[in-house]
Amino acid sequence: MNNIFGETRTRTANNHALIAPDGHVISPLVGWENTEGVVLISPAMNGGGPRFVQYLVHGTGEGHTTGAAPGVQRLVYVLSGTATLDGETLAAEQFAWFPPGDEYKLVADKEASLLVFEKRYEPLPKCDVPNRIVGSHKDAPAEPFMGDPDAMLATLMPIDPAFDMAVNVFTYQPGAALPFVETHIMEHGLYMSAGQGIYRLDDQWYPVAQGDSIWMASYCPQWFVAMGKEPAQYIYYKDIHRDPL
Ligand code: UGY
Ligand code: MN
Repeated sequence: MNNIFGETRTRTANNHALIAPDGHVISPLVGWENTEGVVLISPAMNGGGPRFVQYLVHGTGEGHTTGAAPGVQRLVYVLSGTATLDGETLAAEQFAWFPPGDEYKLVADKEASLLVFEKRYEPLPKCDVPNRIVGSHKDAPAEPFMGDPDAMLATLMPIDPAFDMAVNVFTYQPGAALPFVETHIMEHGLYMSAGQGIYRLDDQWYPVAQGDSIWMASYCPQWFVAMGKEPAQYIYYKDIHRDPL
């Protein structure tokens, strides 16, 4: 569709960004063979703000990867379609977390949409690097967030200091909200996987919907309320368990 007035909801600010799907530009993906996708968040943004990468992989059945760059951990979440990991199928809502240095063949099957988070792993003295994890959103432990059963938080990764990143799935019933405006050291990368709502980022309020991505820098004030008639859901990354110094 021709956008004759040059409008978009996309915004990039010093401590946050909203990337709406209307602005996606597909490019080849580094670290993948014959694969295209969209790098949604990276250190190339806002003068090196983000300390991680978030991207989408568009599956063709040909495209695959054999591992991330040296020292980099990777989480791949199947948004739709399937992926094939060393011959085993990963269906929608399944994920795999790969420690740095892990080697495998992961194919983005035809018409699949994969969400990927990558971060340089920061080892801890006297702590082994964890092994690969394959899991599913459906099997992940989920709890009402701060007691609200209309805001369910599922944690995909074990809560353990050996892991320096977390990836969670938040599902809100219409009208449910974060109970307060959070301001914290952890950085977030977020992908709206369903529904719609309003995200407060710093001192701006943005309408958001399925397909949007958000970067929240450390200490970016943040709040969300779900709107519409369907539940809203987002998958998000955060850095954890490391000394801020
Ligand atoms: O884990 C979190 O900090 C989460 N409550 N933040 C968010 O949803 N923006
Ligand atoms: Mn938060």
